[in-house]
Amino acid sequence: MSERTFVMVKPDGVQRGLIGEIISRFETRGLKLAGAKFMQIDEDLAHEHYGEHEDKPFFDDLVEFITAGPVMAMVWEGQDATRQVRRMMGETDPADSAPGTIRGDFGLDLGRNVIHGSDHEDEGANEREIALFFDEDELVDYDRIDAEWLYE
Ligand code: D4T
Repeated sequence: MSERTFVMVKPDGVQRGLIGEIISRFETRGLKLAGAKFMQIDEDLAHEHYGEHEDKPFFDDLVEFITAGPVMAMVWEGQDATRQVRRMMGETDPADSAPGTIRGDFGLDLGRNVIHGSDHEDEGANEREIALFFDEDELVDYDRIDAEWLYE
């Protein structure tokens, strides 16, 4: 089933010049870009986005990191998009991520894991995160011309 998912190149990925490479991977996989916003996350948004981790020992470092520089926030659309993006990202810790995944190819450290994608095991996380970062009128509805060759 086609669905939308929230994806973000984190400040380390932006600073390391990985935006284009990461977008390219999702594009060539066949996912459709529905929205994109190059932006700086403020403290309030960081607290909302990472609210589930508020009590964790790494929370303050996480907020400091995610607000330390610009991010590339995006919405990608396609069949099973949330789960497929997570598979392409690899594990939370780049050290455990297989080569060929984004974190496995571009990261080494848990606190600098390059990319965020909505959790496919957390029902509704994708739409909740999209709503946190985008207004509905910032998302574009269109067809990709290759769709009929991508899906049976
Ligand atoms: P995000 O949410 O950033 O895409 O990562 P994941 O969904 O893969 O993993 P997560 O929510 O469990 O962790 C959020 C974020 O916190 C950092 N982190 C995590 C950390 O610095 N130390 C830790 O011990 C853990 C578990 C990495 C990702």
